[in-house]
Formats: sequence, C-alpha cells, structure tokens
Amino acid sequence: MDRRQFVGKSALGVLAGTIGLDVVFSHKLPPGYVPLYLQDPDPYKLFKKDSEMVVLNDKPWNMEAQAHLLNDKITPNKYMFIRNNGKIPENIDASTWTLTIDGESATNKKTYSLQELKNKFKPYTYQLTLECGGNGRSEFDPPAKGNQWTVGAVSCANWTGVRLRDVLQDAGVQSDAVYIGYHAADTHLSGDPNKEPISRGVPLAKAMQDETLLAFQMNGKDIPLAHGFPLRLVCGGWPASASGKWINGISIRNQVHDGAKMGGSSYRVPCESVSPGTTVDDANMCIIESMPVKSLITSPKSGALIKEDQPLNINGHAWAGELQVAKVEYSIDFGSSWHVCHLEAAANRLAWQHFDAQIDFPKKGYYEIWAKATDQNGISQPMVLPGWNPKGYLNNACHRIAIKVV
Ligand SMILES: Nc1nc2c(c(=O)[nH]1)N[C@H]1C(S)=C(S)[C@@H](COP(=O)(O)O)O[C@H]1N2
Ligand SMILES: [Mo]
Repeated sequence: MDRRQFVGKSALGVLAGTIGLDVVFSHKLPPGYVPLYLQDPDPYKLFKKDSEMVVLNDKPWNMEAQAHLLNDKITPNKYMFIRNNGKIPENIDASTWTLTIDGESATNKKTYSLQELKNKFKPYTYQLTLECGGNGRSEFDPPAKGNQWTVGAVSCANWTGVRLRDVLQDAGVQSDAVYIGYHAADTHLSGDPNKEPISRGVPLAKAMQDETLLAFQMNGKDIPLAHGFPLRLVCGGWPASASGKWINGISIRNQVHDGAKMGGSSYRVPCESVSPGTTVDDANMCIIESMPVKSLITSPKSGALIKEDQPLNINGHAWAGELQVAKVEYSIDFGSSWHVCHLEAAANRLAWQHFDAQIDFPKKGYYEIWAKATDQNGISQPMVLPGWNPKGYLNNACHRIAIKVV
C-alpha cells in the first residue's frame, strides 16, 4: 500500500479506523501532511540492516555498507547494500509467483511456477560478487548525479538457484538469439503501471554461463524482500544492475535488449575515454560488461589506533569481474613501495578473494594503508580516479585507510 496515496484518498477516517481512535485535531492538519503513524517505517528494522549501514536515499530505498562492515567472507544480509530504482513490490505471494520466458528468439513462450522451477531443474550454489556499477561515484569531479556511493555498494553472498541456461534451453533458444532481458515486479516511482523502473539484461553468452542463476535463496534462506524475493537473477562479476530482482519474466532477444536503463548514459560509459565534463553522444556510449579489478580493506576500520611495536593484521577482499585476481599489494608510504599480501583462491569463479597481510610500522605517527589488486591479465587498480564518465561508473581507484600508531 502506498502510504502517501492512502492519506490523500481516504484520509483520516481510515487512519482513525486503523488505530481505533479519533484524530482529535484532524481539522488542523496541514494539507499534505502525513501523520507519523503512517510515515515510512525504520529502514533498519524493515530490512533487518545493521545500524551502521548508511541510507543514501529513501525514495527509492538505497543503502550502503561501510568498508569495515564488509569484513565477513560471505556477506550477511545485515551488511548487504540495497540499490532500488523503483518501488519494492508488496504483498508477494511466492505460491502464485511465475516466471515467463518469451521473446523473439524463444522457441516457446513458457511459464513456470516457482515450485516447477525448483522441481524441474537442478539447484546450484555459488558465492557471487555483486557490485553496483556506480560504486565509488561520490568521488567523480565534475560530480555525477545519482546515489553518492562511496565504497560500500558491493557484496558477495551465497546464492542458490537454478541455472538460467537450463531454463532457457527448456523453453528453447533459437539460433538468432543474442541477448536476454529481464522483467520484474517492482513499480515505477511515477506510479505509471506501464513503465518498468529497470529492465536490463546480458548477452546470451553471459546468460548461459554455469554461474548465472535464477536464485531463490541467499545465504541458505529465502532471499530477503529488498534483495529480490522470491526470485532474482544473479550475474556475478557484472554491474549488479544486470542481476534483476523480483524477476517474473525473461525475454530471449534477437537484438541487444532495449528495456529501461539499457540506453543513454544508464550503465553505459564512453567507448573511448573523454575529458571530465564532456557531453557524449549516445552513439559513442558502450554498455558496461565485466567489472574492473578492485579491492577493499575491511579490517581494521579506518581511523584505528595501533600500539607501537605491535604488528597490524589487515584483511579484505579483491575481485575482478569475470577475471581472477592474481595479486594484492599494500603500501604504507603513499604508493612509493608495495608489498605483496597473502591472497586466497576464490571459492568459485566470480566470487571475491580474500587477502591479508601483517604490517610493521617503523615508528609512531600517521599512516595510510593503500591496497592495490592486479587481475590475471596484469591490469592493476589506478591510484587516482579512473576515466571520468557522465554517470560516474567504474571507480576502481585504490582503497585507502588511515592509521595512527601511538
Ligand atoms: N527489479 C529490479 N532489479 C534490480 C534493481 C531494481 O531497481 N529493480 N536494481 C539493480 C541494481 S542497479 C543493483 S546495483 C542491484 C542491487 O542489488 P541489491 O539491492 O540486492 O544489493 O540490483 C539490480 N536489480
Ligand atoms: Mo546498480
């Protein structure tokens, strides 16, 4: 129920009805004022998030983690960022939920209930890294519009579901298929039921990968509502906008999917780099695919006080889209010299990798710890902001934390 409309339409009679009391001074309520009783509930309670999570927007809900909250190897719900483009669907009934496969390149249009998907296809579980394409946007200059993500729009949870490939093949994929596009149950902020807030997709090759899931569980439980209950697409290693939540349709396309937020500057960057602030023609913008190499120091928390003569253990995660991370290094002298960290292999393809190191500081004072990951192709994170783009995507500059040795 949309609480604002609710107040507009049937107003205070209904309010009085729901609380079973008269609103005594109802004739004094300023027009348009929403009584506290009907205002948006506490997002931390609503989404079961930790109180250190940071709300960036409430219409729609967008929330990010701080670096030190992401220390777990597998991200629990309470620390998982939320990125919504529209309104979260309400009153979902998983027992009547369906997924329809259609599109020009589908042999058959086919509809599956959730139960049919679970019964008919084999389940798989993978740890999959999901990073919002706009993570790090807040640092671009000139600034880019949109949620001002700092470092916390990334997660790596355990996702369980069926392979998208198995479902697509069951419906039948024609030889001219090149792309898939998702359709979902969230609604446009304008309230227009004919407008999708977002309908993105991936090339067929990505859709057919082993790890591309139609997931119904996150970390061994039903997916939390904000993260796509009861069914979501998970395309690890790509901008997380490709991982549609609340999925009820997949179209098999004979052209690049042209749904909402596939064109213009949405999730697209200049094909060739441009100087900051340049206006770029749509024709010269390219869709973001695999995300670039990146890392995050998750312990200690920036600002930590360290005792002199005590080695400091640092740890964090590194990821590189479709690629593996080959090396993570740290520096305590502003990038003059680098030291190799211990790096673990990924639990599976498209999962982030954990790194750690033990650092000795020469004497008391202020230090910064910088981390830099390098992918299997030898490409490293930049120490300064990478290529400016109109919407502020793909900032994979080195993460830095401040330390005081006392
Ligand atoms: N249906 C739907 N799917 C969606 C979105 C959305 O607004 N609606 N946002 C996308 C974007 S931009 C991101 S970054 C991820 C965020 O996933 P999360 O909220 O589970 O962390 O969901 C993607 N899937
Ligand atoms: Mo995103």
